Amino acid sequence: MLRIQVLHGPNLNLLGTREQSIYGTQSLDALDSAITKLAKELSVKVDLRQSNSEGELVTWIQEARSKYDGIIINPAAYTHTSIAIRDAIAAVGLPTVEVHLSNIHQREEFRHRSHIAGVAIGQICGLGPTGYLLALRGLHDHLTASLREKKTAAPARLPRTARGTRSLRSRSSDRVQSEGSIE
Ligand code: CA2
Repeated sequence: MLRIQVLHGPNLNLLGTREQSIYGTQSLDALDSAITKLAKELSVKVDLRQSNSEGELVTWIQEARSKYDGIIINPAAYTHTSIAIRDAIAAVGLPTVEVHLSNIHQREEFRHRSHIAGVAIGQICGLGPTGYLLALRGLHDHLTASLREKKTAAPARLPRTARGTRSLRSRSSDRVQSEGSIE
C-alpha cells in the first residue's frame, strides 16, 4: 500500500473561520476528511498534520524518508521564505506535490515566488480544497508508474533451487532474455 504524508503549514488551522473570500468556508478537519475519503478509495495510507512551526515541518519531512513514499505539502507562508523546507524536501528525495488553496500568482508580488516549486514534482494552486484531491490522485499515479518502471528495470530472478540444476546453455540464454526483458 502506498503511504503519503500530507502537511499543512502555518495558519491553515484557521481555515473556514476567517478570510473566507480567499481560502473558502471549509474547515481543516473537513478538508482532511475529504482527503482521507479519497485516500481510502485509492487504497493509499495518508498521514495528515498541521504545524505553525517551520522546524516541526522540517522534522516531519526528514522523518518521512523512512515512513512514506511521497509528500503533499501546503507550506503556506513558508512557501515564499523557507530555504529550510526546500532543503529538507530535496534531502529526503521523496516525490513531493506543492498545493495552495489560492492562486498565488494572482496575488501580491511576494507570493509569486515559491522556494518549494523547484524541488516538487508539481504545483497546484487556485483550485481550493479540490487542489489537494488532485494532488493525491496525481501523486498516486506518479508513484504507481514509478513502481511499475522499477519492476520492469529489475532483472528477472530465478528461484535458487532451479538455478543449480540448469545447464550452462539455458543459463546464458536466460541472461540474454532478462537483459532485454520488457515484462
Ligand atoms: O493559498 C494558499 O494555500 C497559501 O499557501 C495560504 C497561505 C499563504 O501565505 C500563501 O501565500 C498561499 C496562508 C495560509 C493562511 O490560512 C488562513 C486560513 C484562514 C484564515 C486565515 C489564514
